[in-house]
Amino acid sequence: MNALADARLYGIVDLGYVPVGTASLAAEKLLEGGVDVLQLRAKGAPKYLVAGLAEEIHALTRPLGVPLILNDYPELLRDVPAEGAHVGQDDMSVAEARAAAGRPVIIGKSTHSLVQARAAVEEGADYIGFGPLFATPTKPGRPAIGLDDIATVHAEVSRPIFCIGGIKNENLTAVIAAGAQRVVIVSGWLQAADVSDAVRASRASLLNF
Ligand code: 3NM
Repeated sequence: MNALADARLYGIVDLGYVPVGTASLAAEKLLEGGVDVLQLRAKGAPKYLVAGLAEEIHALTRPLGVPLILNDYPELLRDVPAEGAHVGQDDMSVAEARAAAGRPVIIGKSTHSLVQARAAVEEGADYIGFGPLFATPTKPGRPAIGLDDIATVHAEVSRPIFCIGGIKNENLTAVIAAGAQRVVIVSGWLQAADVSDAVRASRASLLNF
């Protein structure tokens, strides 16, 4: 859990942006840039594919001590050596995810309001996502929650909070100024001309604020 508490940058290998064949390469670049947590997000993909990619990517994360989190599919943690799973508001509960995993793992939960953030902690989530701060094509149709509740959620929630949704290096300073300590950036990193440099620039913003 220390890895989670110390984490600032959470990267996602999202098959919405990364072709299956280059998923490991994307993971390598995010890790080289210095992400502290890495998620494999393969919405709707068959389990065998997720399991295979997770094995490949875990070979990269494990030597660095970077937790690998599967988006959904906690049951795959019985066979795949990843460190955790992430569930959404419409997915199974944290307890159900833990039971599905069948071993001690990290379970994170997406939250989209202060009420949901408090509830996720009550439910036993090890960390929460909080957003989307800005509207984002990575999660279409979900309204932006803005920056106003970031300070409050940090005052009220005693688990690591990863702000997410439409964050780019261009708006990161405003997000940090609003109180964010940890961020998830998906398209802003994966679509950068140099993925590793984009991650490094984010870390510099977070550390130099
Ligand atoms: N979850 P980008 S927003 C995967 O608010 C995801 O729960 C969100 O991608 C939430 O950095 C989001 O490209 C998309 O906006 C994040």
